Amino acid sequence: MFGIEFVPSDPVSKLASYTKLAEDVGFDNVWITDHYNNRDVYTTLAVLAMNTNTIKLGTGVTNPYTRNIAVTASSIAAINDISGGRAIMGIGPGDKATFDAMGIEWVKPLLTSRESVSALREFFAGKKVNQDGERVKIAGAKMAFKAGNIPIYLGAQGPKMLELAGEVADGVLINASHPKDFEVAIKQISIGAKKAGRDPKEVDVGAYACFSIDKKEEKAIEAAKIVVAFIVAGSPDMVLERHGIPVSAKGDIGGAIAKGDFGSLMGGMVTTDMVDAFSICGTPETCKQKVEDLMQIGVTQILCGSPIGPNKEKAIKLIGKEIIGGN
Ligand code: F42
Repeated sequence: MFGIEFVPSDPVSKLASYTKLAEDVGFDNVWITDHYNNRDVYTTLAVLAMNTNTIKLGTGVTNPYTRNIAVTASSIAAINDISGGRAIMGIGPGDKATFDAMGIEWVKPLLTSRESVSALREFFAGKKVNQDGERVKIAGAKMAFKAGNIPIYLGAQGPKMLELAGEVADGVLINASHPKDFEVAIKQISIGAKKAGRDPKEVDVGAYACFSIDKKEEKAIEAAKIVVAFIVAGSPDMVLERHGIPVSAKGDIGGAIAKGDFGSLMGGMVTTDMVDAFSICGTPETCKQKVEDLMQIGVTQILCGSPIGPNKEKAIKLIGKEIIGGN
């Protein structure tokens, strides 16, 4: 399965045309990110729903902190209604930096995610929900319209979040691009699945990858570098060590980002090793090989995330022709 990510920092009309193109070249899912400072995710998904016919439409990912979970259930159910049953719910603990700016406390993200998924399941089943959780308390709320059976994907990186996904989710969206990270992640998902008496294969494993494709390798790499810089700066030490990247690079790159020193980042600070560890990047042949390597070890959805390529339209067409079409 193939998914594509768009960030609504771009005008919704532009995303609508990219999404239609993605649908036409064979993508199964489109995922729209959710941060308060970009255009609203549900408004964006509603427009995309009206402009497409088959592609599934997901929040990629929303969180349980900025909206009450009953409102989230109603919003995604409305997308499901508008799109004729094409909605998918991606939800994760959220982005601490944006919560700090909004004055929202990031309390118990793991527990909050678990209790939110259980409430969502009840809402989607059309039940009157009574949940006396520690973090999510619902006292008799019920949707007044049919939500339908909306699949729930968890955005997860940490071992416990991955385990939770294995226990309770239909799929998992993992911000990573390299087989080494998925070997570790898939083990955690399996632990959770087994705990819940499920077959781990029931869980769609999504590689939410930094993706950059172009016929010219250097152009693809250049386009990926800034995204890779942000990934390195935000990676746990353990992940950097797993890829043989010096932990000190995190501070150096973080410092350059803070200063807006993009010249240094592009001029050598972001190394080939980093690009290789944290992106699917290069010519169609290289990208195809990397996609196949991931699928080989159990990734079931390749999600092409930012930047997609130096030219998004050309990149979407290339992925359709050379990778989706070639499989
Ligand atoms: N976040 C957004 O806000 N918007 C997006 O559009 C977005 C997209 C996205 C796409 C893919 C993806 O994988 C993540 C994405 N995210 C997005 C980020 C996402 O919302 C989460 O922040 C991210 O996936 C969470 O990372 P994580 O799995 O590392 O989880 C954190 C919370 C963590 O620390 N997990 C630990 C772990 O091992 O998994 C668990 C920590 C723990 O046990 N906490 C306890 C608890 O109950 O929360 C509390 C312990 C205590 O002592 O209180």
